[in-house]
Amino acid sequence: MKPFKTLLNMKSGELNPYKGVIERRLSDTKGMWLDAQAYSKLLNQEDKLIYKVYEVDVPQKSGQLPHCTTIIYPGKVGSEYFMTKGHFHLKEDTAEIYFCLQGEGYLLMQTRQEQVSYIQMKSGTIAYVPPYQGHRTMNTGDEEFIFLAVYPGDAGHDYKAVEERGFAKVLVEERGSPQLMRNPKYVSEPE
Ligand code: PAN
Ligand code: ZN
Repeated sequence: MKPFKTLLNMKSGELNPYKGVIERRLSDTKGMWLDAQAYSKLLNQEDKLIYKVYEVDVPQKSGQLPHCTTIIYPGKVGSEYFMTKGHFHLKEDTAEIYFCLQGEGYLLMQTRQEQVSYIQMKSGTIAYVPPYQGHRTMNTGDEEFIFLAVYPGDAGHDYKAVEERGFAKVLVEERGSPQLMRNPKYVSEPE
């Protein structure tokens, strides 16, 4: 393998070159939101783009460092901010670095034992996601929230637990600012 570079457009989050781009629309996020009625209403209006991920062409193998940018668009479903699906790494003892380029957001993390923590992110914030922590990001601002992520090549992605249960906390807007509250729909993971 040869050394290589990628150009990052700091304003749009676009990478050049990139291997692939993943687009997650509202219709890809069914069941993810607290307010099912608000979700259906919004979906009837438009199948909005919630977020996009540009991936650099790096092998998903031990020793490698795949990296990608995520662009989360501003918006809410009911009072809940637009967010990523969220996942644990399949190889759970792998960490990750998030570097915020633009906008404002939250990085929500949770262990399998339901210890929740969060980091507020703005341009210049470098966040460290320790091993064993599920992670999801939300856009709490009015513009695009853009960050670069770097993770171990053998990390893998496990979406199942979050798809089934969500996170123990949700981030909602209350009187104009983000509030973390208990997720009333959350069911604990079986022992
Ligand atoms: C990130 C995420 C990215 C999209 O690159 O994959 O922000 O979020 P979801 O994968 O949860 O849809 C990362 O954490 N990679 O490991
Ligand atoms: Zn990850």
